[in-house]
Amino acid sequence: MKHKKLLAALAGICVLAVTSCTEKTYGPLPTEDQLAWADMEYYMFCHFGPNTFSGLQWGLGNENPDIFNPTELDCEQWVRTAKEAGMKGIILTAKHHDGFCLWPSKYSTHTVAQSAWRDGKGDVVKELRDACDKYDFPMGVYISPWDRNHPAYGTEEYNRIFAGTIEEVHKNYGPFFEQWFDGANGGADIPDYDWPLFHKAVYDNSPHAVIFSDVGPGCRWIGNESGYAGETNWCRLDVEGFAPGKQAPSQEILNTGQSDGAEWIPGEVDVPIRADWFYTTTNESTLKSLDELMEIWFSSVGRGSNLILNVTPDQRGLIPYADSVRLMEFKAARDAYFAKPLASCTGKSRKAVLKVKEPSKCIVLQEEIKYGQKIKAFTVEALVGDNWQQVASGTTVGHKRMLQFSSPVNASKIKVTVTDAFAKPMLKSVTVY
Ligand code: FUL
Repeated sequence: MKHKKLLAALAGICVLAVTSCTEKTYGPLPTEDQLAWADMEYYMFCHFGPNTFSGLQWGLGNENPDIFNPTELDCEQWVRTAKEAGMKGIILTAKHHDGFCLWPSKYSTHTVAQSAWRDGKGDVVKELRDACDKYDFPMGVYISPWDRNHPAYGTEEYNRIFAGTIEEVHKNYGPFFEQWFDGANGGADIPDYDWPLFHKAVYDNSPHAVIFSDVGPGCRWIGNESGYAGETNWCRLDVEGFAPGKQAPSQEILNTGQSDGAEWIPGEVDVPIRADWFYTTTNESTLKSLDELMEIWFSSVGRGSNLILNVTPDQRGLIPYADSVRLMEFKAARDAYFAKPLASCTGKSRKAVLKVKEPSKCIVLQEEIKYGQKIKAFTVEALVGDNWQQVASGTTVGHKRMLQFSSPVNASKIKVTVTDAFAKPMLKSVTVY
């Protein structure tokens, strides 16, 4: 035992020594949890609740709980669909703005327990937890602070009720990889939310959760719901004096982050696969096309953000056939596009030169973000015959930067040069397709 402890201590010292003599860090750094979260890249959002049955997108909170009545709920189908779509997790709207809780909460009288669905014994959050456990799939949760049903909403007491609600969900169904806090409140004055109390309720029960909101602290809203991060996208943001909702930084700032921001708060792109967040009987025609989804892929994950793509379980409680077909088409298209790396290298600083033998269409860069985000500008050149020609250029890299060439590049070599950086840059990988 002693021996083991000594070895562990020595290993710790070695790690420290290695860290101190590798790349100099710059600015705020991601936590281990934020690094693991960045690697997830793509996960499912599920908006499900009374709105699924009423056709509303923002339920008023006075809906009869009996309206919630999925006839064939199967959370395993959601999880299998997400997995087969190449997603790395799933986040459920456990409580949306209408206040209806998809689990039998003791903090509310507007829950599945008050509905006739399964005689008040149903619990969607538990079913999804069980399905995620069965398929070993990370689960996250959306719990809306804005509550159009709760009688205490807007009072000081609501802060404690809401913290209790968060605790209840995380304790009984967690731990979760992400907690989603929506900034929306329908334009009304936002009460004085006790964010530190809410965060504590999350971390006490899901210590590795990344908390999403307009201002983090784990990850930030990207400033639009159309599927794109800024071409320049910093993982840094100043949040001092800001809060989710009306007091958030401008949407432009959220879209690009801030080069000199004080905190590490990377962007997350949230976008619905249909025009709406919740299923309606008529919104199937708004299902995004494969081309639109591919474009979203390049402008979200391809710009250093994570992508949370919303699907809408229907009134049966199943992901509709058309949506799941589209998700599979999207997966197949990405697999085909990235099937054949033509050349790649790892661990370069300012320059990487790769030999290629076939025409290329795209380059994917990754920065070693555990030391901070440093790259400010880079160029991509191609050796065509005896001439180097610039075929692409960009600003930030971050977790991942994908650049598609305007036409196939027939070159013998591709060169990436970091032309401007905070401190010594580190390209984790460069891959040409
Ligand atoms: C918005 C909400 O108001 C929408 O209903 C949806 O939940 C979306 C993800 O966030 O702010």
